[in-house]
Amino acid sequence: MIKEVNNSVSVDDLKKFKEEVLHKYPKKVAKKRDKAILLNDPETPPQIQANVRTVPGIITQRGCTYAGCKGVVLGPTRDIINITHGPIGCGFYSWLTRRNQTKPETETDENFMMYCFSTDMQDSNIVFGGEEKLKQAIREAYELFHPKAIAIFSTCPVGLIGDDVHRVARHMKEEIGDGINIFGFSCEGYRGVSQSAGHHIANNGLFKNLIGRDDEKRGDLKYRVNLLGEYNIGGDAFELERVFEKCGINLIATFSGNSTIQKFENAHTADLNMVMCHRSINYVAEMMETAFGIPWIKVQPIGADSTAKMLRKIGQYFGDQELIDKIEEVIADEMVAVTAAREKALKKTNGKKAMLFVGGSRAHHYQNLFEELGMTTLSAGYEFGHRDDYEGRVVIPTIQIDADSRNIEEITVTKDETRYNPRKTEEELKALEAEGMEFNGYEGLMPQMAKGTLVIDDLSHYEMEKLIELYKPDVFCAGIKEKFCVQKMGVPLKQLHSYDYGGPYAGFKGAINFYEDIEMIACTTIWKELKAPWESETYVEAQYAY
Ligand code: CFM
Repeated sequence: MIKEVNNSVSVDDLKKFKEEVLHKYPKKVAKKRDKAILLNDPETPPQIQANVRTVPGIITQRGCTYAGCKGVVLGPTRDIINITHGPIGCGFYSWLTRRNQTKPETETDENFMMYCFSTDMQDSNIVFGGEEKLKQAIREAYELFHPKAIAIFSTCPVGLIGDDVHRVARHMKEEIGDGINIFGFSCEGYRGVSQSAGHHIANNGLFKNLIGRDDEKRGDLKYRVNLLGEYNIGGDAFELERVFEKCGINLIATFSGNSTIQKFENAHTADLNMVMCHRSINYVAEMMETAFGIPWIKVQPIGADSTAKMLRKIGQYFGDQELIDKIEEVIADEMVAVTAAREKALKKTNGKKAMLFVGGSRAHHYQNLFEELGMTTLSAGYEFGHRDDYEGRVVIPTIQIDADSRNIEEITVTKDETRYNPRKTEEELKALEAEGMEFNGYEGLMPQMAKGTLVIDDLSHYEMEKLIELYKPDVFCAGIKEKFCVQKMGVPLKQLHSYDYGGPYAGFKGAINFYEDIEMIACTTIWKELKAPWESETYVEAQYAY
């Protein structure tokens, strides 16, 4: 069934928005932005321009390659010492600003997440090279903490002056010995058009340096799965771990929320990979399928209904009646509280309008929760998604490789000679597909959104203000960079990167939290009362307070 935009905004209005905004830009810029602002058609998603360089001067919300590698993918693992090789500022901005949480099993277990390790490069290191300083930093970190692994992350100057972090890693691994694992990432901030390049570089590094080093079958439950692309923001992983455990499913590794080195090393012993944020980690799923024969499916445990769907997919995959029954029992049990909370919130949220502009997958996934609240998503887009995140994985072969994507190392993965073990035969996979199970694929955001809604890639600040001015959504979802500008316009902003100190929002309990939070912020009249001083007074006077 095709959804229609069911409230005051007509398709013509949205068209008008595009004309008005583009009209303000210089010709060349307008031509470029034109390809990134589209009226949606869920049946035949139009081709969007994505993952290309931002026009200089447009205020973008994107981050850098280093942020994607160090901050996003490796950041949530608690027992690796992550050293930023670069000036101190880069280290600071990747230091726990993302709210990824972790819970060591005992009080004495290693947890380095609250530390910020940096080589603090100075002028002299930029001129004469920083490799010696990096070696010294590794020695110091080892003497202080004796970690099992140290990772080195390159910032922009490292690439410019040519420090070889991989050579230093090899050298220090030998010097320290003691079974330590040391590896580097060439994830200089400028290497790609956004943090998305950093995800890819991190995935390659995980595969080369960690996955598959520990063959022991851990855990005593027979249904063994990994969850890829879950980063434990606001405790999401804790809620999902609770749900899996309740169903009797053994979560071998999460990449990388609440994770440890051992979980990565052991991940290849699982029998199913589930990909949550495909943007940041679909590469690992593919590599593990090629090397070890583990099939992967896309899941979206954001929203209670889609969490139930994920669990049913696991049941279907393993095909064991005992597991299927247990899963149904858990869903029935969890849905009691979910339905009560939803019904309560729905009375107020039904018919309200949302806009979502977040990262590379949440602008899509969180639409589930808004649907559960009876709300329409009028406009949405990613900061750094690729075309497949919008149009679906089927378009990948048609995406043109440009100079920016060539800048990222492609690693060749082949079948692991001794450990390749297809978890399902060709026939079994075909039978599951015939039952409606999809392997190696995902739909993009466009097929889920209503016809005529606006899809915008790498939304600029100017476009954001225009959207709000014209359509006054009841809630705008984005991050800290947008938050206060939007709220000053009288519209509440829900941060979907950090959850505004709230969460979890994943799984069943997460859905309940989300319903409550959205009901609270989107259904109050306080925002409409807000006036900036210059809106009510002709002359504003103020005094400095010392
Ligand atoms: Fe994946 Fe993420 Fe996202 Fe992302 Fe991110 Fe994030 Fe995000 Mo902020 S990995 S693409 S680089 S779901 S940090 S946990 S919230 S932009 S939508």
